[in-house]
Amino acid sequence: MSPNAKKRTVRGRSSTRTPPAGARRRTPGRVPRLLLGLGLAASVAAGWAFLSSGPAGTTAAQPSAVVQSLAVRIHRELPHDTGAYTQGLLWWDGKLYESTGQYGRSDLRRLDPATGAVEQRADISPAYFGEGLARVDDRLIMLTWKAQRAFVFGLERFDEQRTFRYEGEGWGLCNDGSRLVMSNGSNRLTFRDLRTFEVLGDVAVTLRGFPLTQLNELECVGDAVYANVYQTDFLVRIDPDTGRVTHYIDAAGLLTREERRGVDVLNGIAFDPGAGTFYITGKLWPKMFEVTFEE
Ligand SMILES: [Ca+2]
Repeated sequence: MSPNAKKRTVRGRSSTRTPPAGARRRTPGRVPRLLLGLGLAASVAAGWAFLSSGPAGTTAAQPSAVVQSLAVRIHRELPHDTGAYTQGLLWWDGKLYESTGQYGRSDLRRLDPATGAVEQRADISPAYFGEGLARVDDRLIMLTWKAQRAFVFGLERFDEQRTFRYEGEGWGLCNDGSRLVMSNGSNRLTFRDLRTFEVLGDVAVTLRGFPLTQLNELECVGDAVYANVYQTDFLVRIDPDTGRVTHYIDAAGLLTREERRGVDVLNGIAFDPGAGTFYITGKLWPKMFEVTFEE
């Protein structure tokens, strides 16, 4: 079965551009929430080791286990559709592409990064819960959560072209230039063939030696893979060769208390290689942020 994708162009939301927020810089921190959010509460020592950028205190962290913290520097805010349950986000050729989830509300979108306006949209059949998104040449591959199907759409017209089958759940997806990288909610990343979607291998992701589960939306940048960690405000940077988390990014506090009403979790990360900036947002969030991650 394939999704009944209907192409339709929608007029974007307000084209008024949110004034640049300036380069607000946020500093990572807040130990208890971090420990809770990343499921490391079982080991205070491990949590402390995670927070340390070096072998500090009483921890016996090895140099290879050092995890560096990066701060979020906000360069710009733009509107984001509060109806978009963001599951996948990528940048390509001056546009953002977003996949959204929930049964009956999943779709594929092209956005104008200048305004956040939705320029084109294709609805997914109500039978499917949309998940991560990756581009391969002139096609977009969109995962589904539990249906074990990935739908392939033409990049330009969002025309449905084919369906891949896979085992297990689909969460995040990115293209590192030679293969696809896919998450499924566990600590495992699966590598897949760009053309056939066949499994090429996998890697277990660890944070200071502990499995880091709930890896969600992904972004391939150079030799690294960035991942949202589901149910947290944290992103991690992973070395896909070893599975080791090399950096963590605390993205909490992007939205004001008022803006957080009714929204779901942080999810969605895209990289614009021309500008060297990332776009991050969340499920049903009213805003998207163009940011850099800095030491
Ligand atoms: Ca992405």
